[in-house]
Amino acid sequence: MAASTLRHPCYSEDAHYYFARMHLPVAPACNLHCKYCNRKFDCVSESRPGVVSRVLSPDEAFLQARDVIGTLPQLSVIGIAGPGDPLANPKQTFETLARIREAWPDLELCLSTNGLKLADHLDDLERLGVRHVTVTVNAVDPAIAELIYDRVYWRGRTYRGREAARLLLERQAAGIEGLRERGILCKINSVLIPGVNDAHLIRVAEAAKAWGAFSHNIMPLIVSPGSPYEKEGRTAPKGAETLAVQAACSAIMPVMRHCRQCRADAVGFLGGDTASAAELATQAVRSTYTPEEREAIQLKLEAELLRRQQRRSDRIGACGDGSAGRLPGSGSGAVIVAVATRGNGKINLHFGHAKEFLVYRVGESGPELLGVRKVQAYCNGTAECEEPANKRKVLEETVAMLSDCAILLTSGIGEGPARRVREAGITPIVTKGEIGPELTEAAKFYRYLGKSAVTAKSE
Ligand code: CLF
Ligand code: SF4
Repeated sequence: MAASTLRHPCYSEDAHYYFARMHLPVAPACNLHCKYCNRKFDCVSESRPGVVSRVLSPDEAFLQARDVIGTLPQLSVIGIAGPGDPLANPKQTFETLARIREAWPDLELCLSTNGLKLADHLDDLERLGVRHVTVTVNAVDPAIAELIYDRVYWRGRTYRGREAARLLLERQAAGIEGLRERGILCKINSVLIPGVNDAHLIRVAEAAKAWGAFSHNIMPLIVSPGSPYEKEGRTAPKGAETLAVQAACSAIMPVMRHCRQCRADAVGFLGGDTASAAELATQAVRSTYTPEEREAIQLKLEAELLRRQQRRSDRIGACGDGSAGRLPGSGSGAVIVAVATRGNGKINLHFGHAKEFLVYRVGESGPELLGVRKVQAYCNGTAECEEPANKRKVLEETVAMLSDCAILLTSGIGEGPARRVREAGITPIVTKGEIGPELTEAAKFYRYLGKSAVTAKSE
């Protein structure tokens, strides 16, 4: 793996266990209108809906970055991902990136864009040493793209329909080609929209491969409240639908499985955004890490990450089934397992508090992350949460999200939810161990019980 991906939590699944990222929300404007988006919310092409706490000026962003960098020695990447499109706000974006680059030359810079203005800013990105750019490409055929984009604003004019779609796709292709010419790694994000581009994303994967993109991140649609798609009644795909499209596309090129669809002001580990930037900034009075200490810590983390990769390749070599490259679902005797975790590689989250579950396929060669399923927490301690009808609804939605799983690993689960989960054919196991070994044990246990003992969901 090239050095520039080893510490990038989005470009390397392993890295996301060790390294953190920080988004600086300096880019409020956008030059598109995606039909799943409501501009009061974060850019849904990269982030989940949720108003950013506050859009920052480049000065404020710099100060916030300084505080977080001093407090969080695992921070390796600073990215700009909205809340609009970074390149629709070039002044703020490039001023911020330039200041960060000057003050912390060792940090990776990252950017996520809809691609409309990418080709205009390739030189700026190269000059600032931005080595990772994500482009959201939801379609490569204008006939599909026009179902996704309502309007495109380009050089003082508003484009609509097929004309807008053609313009956007041409500009995206030119920008992505330009990244390749400059050796800047490009990740393609695609929003999976049932009934619109689900069957088409395989064409996007082929285009991404032809462009030489690093990976393809297929994210389930999140419909923003008040967006055109909400009015059309469109809904998010089910977990199994997302998995099927990801599996089909992974035959073409590597598919990212650990995306958290994070906010434009997210700070910390993917899936472990427990501290907002503002909270971290208030801890900065206790900041103790010098640049040298930070580098020493990151070198140790890198060494641990490489050992983890070595252990995995030894395991695959030893069992020789080569299943790491196979499509999920194609193995024999593999079991799909959902895990409730708040990070640190441990099963350390109660079922009722989980806002997401990691879903693994556990086959002969060990666990393989298939994806992240976002849910509403069954119990969040609020008055609505105590409302029985509301709790039932949330529980049913969660069970539906995990319906393809055979086992649920959690640090705790109430009697009622455990019964409902079992009725759905999912065996809940309460444990507080490390995810890797517990997954392997759980899969062994499941196979030992045999498919007749629990509802059979292994492949
Ligand atoms: Fe941020 Fe995006 Fe860079 Fe990562 S996020 S700009 S590439 S540093 Fe990562 Fe978040 Fe998924 Fe994006 S988990 S939404 S892929
Ligand atoms: Fe919204 Fe992002 Fe689309 Fe812009 S690119 S309209 S911010 S989802």
